[in-house]
Amino acid sequence: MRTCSGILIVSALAIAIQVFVLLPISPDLLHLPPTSSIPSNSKLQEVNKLGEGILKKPEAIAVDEMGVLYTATRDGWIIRLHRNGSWENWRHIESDSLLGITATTAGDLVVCDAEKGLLKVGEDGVTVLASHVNGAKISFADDVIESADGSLFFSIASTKFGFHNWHLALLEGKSNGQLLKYNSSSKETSILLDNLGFANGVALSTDQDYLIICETMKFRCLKHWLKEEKKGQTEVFIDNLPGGPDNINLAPDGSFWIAVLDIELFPKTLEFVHRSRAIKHFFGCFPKLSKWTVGAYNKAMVINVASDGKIVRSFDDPTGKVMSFVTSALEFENHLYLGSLNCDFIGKLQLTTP
Ligand SMILES: *[C@@H]1O[C@H](CO)[C@@H](O)[C@H](O)[C@H]1NC(C)=O
Ligand SMILES: *[C@@H]1O[C@H](CO)[C@@H](O)[C@H](O)[C@H]1NC(C)=O
Ligand SMILES: [Ca+2]
Repeated sequence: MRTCSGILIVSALAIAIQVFVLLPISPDLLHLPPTSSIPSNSKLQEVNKLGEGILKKPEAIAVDEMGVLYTATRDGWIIRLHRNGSWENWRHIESDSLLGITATTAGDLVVCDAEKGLLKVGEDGVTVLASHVNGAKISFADDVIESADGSLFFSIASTKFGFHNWHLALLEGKSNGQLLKYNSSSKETSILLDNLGFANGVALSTDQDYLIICETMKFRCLKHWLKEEKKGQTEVFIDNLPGGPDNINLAPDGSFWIAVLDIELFPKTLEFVHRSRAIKHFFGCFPKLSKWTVGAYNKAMVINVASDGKIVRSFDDPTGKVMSFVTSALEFENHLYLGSLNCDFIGKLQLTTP
């Protein structure tokens, strides 16, 4: 009996040490903002599946000036879709964490590698453009856009966690994301914004007078002015989104397409998890388990937001039957191309006027 309770005490102690001392996260109580709800239309269940089976979780999509479509997959391929409909495994990078990509005016592709930093991919191979900022290694580069002067604006989701522990960053609830700028003539990288709540998608406005940066954890997107009298100022572009915004892309009409993730723990129980430090510690110690602190795997939603910050239309898959964890929506030639971290294809949806 005595040995038995001894063992019990020792095991309880071991668990307590595991949970409270060796913890990978030091959680804040995350107060998720009030969310707006948008009626479901199941439109994302009507997509055509492009490249099914050959595209492993294509997170982001870009189209170059020739109309060639690019994506980066979990197995490290930059794969492109030619106008004649054929797919090409174009370049390979030793990485399973390729995220945002963009086509540059010089004809290269720039891709965010959540482990290596900002990479340029061209006919002559792969070069690292930025791996450090202010002496610190860049981890978790997430999305990138090029402006007309050759600058690359890119986001850092978290300065503490990497891509494979992205859910821990959300669980911890601390804002340590950044917006960085790479100057292509000086080749220097600087910090434009700090303390962002999981900085994610970045897009420039039509006139490039401002950029929009998504804060997944805050269910909102910020507008950061780049020109004229408001240069350097930041304001809220849209908040109280129905979930966490991921990638954002400018549409031809000057509006934006934003992919919105469902961030919920075991649906409905999220609230209690995020209100308790102890429970967060517990989940933080079991990364596999804490992956389910987000419901992104269960559904998909994209919204179209006008330049005045008003939602114009939205498409969703409320059950994840066809698409789930949709991370990006790119409009091109009257179609929407949808990337996802849970699908093995790109969804293609014909657009009609809203
Ligand atoms: C499609 O176009 C690409 C690029 O021009 C070319 O390399 C490829 O052979 C073409 N494929 C077919 C089936 O025509
Ligand atoms: C890039 O850096 C150079 C040298 O510091 C500076 O003169 C130039 O204005 C910068 N360009 C941009 C677009 O910020
Ligand atoms: Ca992203």
